Amino acid sequence: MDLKEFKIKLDELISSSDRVFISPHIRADYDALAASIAMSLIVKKLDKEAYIVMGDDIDKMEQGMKTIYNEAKEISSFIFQNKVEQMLTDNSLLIAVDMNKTYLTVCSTFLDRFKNIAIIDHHDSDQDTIVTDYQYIMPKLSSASEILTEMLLLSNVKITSRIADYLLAGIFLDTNKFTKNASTKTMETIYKLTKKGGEIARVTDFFTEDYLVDRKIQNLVSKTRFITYTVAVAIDNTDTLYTREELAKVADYLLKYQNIDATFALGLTNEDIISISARSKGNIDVSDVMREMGGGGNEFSAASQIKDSTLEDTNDKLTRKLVPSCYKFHK
Ligand SMILES: [Mn+2]
Repeated sequence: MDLKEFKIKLDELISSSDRVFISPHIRADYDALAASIAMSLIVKKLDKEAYIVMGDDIDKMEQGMKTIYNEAKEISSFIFQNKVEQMLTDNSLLIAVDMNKTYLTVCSTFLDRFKNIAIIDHHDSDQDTIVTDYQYIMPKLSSASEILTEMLLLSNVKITSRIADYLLAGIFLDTNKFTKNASTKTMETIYKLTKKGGEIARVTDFFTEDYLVDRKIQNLVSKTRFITYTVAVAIDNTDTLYTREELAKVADYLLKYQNIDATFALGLTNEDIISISARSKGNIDVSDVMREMGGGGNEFSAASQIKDSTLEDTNDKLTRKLVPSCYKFHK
């Protein structure tokens, strides 16, 4: 079956279903994620809501994947696998993307509860392949992202530069940087995606984000001051923006030192918001300290966000709370 014919059948199936779920394979990679996001846009174009089903391993995803996931939450609906069963209707459709085996879907334990299942994939099929009449399995194609690019074009879905980046990342991964299984057709797809504003330089950034984030974290770690023998405060006085997660990683990292009881990482998370991430081994209740700074948490892990202040003032305030007597001495 050619893609156009498959697309017509799939469109009908989507339109006649009341809920559409999209399943990338377990431990989704760039190709599975990009193809799932693209598929959700096609479903949306048909005025149906699509839910991309994720496993519970988001935290373990590499940084570039997390970036795509976090950005895509603005345009696609993601749900976790444990929510699917309660959302299922008698007429639900599952679209399996970048895989075709029963055991590779996060929905494997309740596959029989979907009224229909469709498969879009580029891996070989075998005896474990999900049985369905609706399948587009093309082992000769480089990636699910290559297939989905063509489907987006057939559907007249607007491909933004960012969507093009995601799909290029999928192809980049599955072709080992465009060097393996990249046919003339693959190259044509890459060309079309770059015409839509996708940029290979940004794609390679996804794959090096882990390194870049590590470097940022180590840079903040290097700015640590020990305000007492047991309390470490890492603060970046520049206008570098951090995510709360990055600050948490710094606080976590510093806690590994034996003499340290509590750690605090301060930085801007927004132009006008200072965030503090605090960690403790239990001797110092960091939730107390963070509550006084307008935040909260528990004794081991707490945080706060401060508006209308400067990093310097926030640091002073924090230091005063942590060591009132020493502070007087230093002043
Ligand atoms: Mn793939």
